[in-house]
Amino acid sequence: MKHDLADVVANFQIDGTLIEAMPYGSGHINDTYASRIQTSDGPVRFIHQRINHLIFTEPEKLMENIQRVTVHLGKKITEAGGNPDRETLTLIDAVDGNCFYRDSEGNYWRTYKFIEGAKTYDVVEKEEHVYNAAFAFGEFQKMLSDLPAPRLHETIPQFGDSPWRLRQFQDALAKDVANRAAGCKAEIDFVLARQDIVPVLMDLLEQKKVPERITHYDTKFNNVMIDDETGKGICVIDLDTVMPGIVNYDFGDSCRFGIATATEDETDLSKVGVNLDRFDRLSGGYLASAREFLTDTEIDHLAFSAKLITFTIGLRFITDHLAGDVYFKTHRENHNLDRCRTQFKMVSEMEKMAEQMDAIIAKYR
Ligand code: ADP
Ligand code: GN1
Ligand code: MG
Repeated sequence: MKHDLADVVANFQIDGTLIEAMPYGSGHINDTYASRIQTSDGPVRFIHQRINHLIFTEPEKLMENIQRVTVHLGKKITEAGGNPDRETLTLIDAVDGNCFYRDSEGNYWRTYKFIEGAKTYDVVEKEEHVYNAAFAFGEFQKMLSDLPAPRLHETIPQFGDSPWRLRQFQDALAKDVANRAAGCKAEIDFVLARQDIVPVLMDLLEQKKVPERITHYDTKFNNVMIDDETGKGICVIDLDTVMPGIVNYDFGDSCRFGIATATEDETDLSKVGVNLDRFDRLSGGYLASAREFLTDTEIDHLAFSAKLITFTIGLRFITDHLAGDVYFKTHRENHNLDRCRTQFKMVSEMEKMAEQMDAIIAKYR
């Protein structure tokens, strides 16, 4: 284990002794650990996360967002008769009263109550989970629609700005610091041939044709806890990127992951594609919840956003490959290039299925 979890645990308001702590989850950015603490009521688990402050350069603002969002969700869930300990993340305060702890190396840590009796899945195991997770993302957006002012902080500026992502790509390509451009010509050409789709969502926002709304910005299937008993999506997690944005991004990103026929880094591209039945379930689940607050223009662009966001994440992977793997954690050579290839393969499939995808959205609007 890279970090001193005993020190972390000791600096949060946790009454008990550490039994064990272990790395947890499969994220690309932060470090997550689960601990088991002996308390007077028996063993209790917690989640501890080190915030990657090279990427989230203002961790205190980020934590302010998470605190405001989780407190607001907690209130709404309680009012509706739900259980806030399971249906939203709950921060544990640090010993000094802050909602984070800064260790002697300058790392920022936060601690959450562990949500028991539920799991996240890196691959879809049961088809009904796709509907349930999408429904949960819709509810999440809905519950946050009346978060009192001020506007949330942008934890990573221009995060969902596809044109900016394209400029980052062009810059990395021009510099080619790792001498990799020659090895990914097909992917570069793929990007250059699709530049026209890149500004569509940002233009809608800038021209005020769609509203700015609180956006999760990381709606992977494994960011919803699925209840072990009911199979429902009980809690949306991974809140670092919750900020003002375009909610179409969230629908698109959940499709990118949820309707894929293979994992994000599958190297056998013949396995990679789009599962339309899952797109149907995902759209049904999302719209069952979000239909009541989305505008016609937002709904008109849902199927398109699945393609654009998958393209944008592919663009981010190839940009990081060209830049020498400086952003996403990689575990093997060409890992980011492999990830980019799966995304672009999915984009190609979605291009062929555009009409069918629009027809599915039309069924649920
Ligand atoms: P990352 O950004 O690394 O994906 P997450 O916040 O999604 O980090 O956490 C990683 C994993 O840890 C999740 O997929 C989930 O399985 C688990 N996890 C996170 N928070 C909790 C929690 N409060 N209770 C139980 N498990 C959690
Ligand atoms: C990162 O941390 P993780 O794995 O949940 C990334 C997302 C990407 C995703 C691709 C802060 O999310 O934007 O969509 O990888 N998070 C950040 O799998 O950049
Ligand atoms: Mg996650």
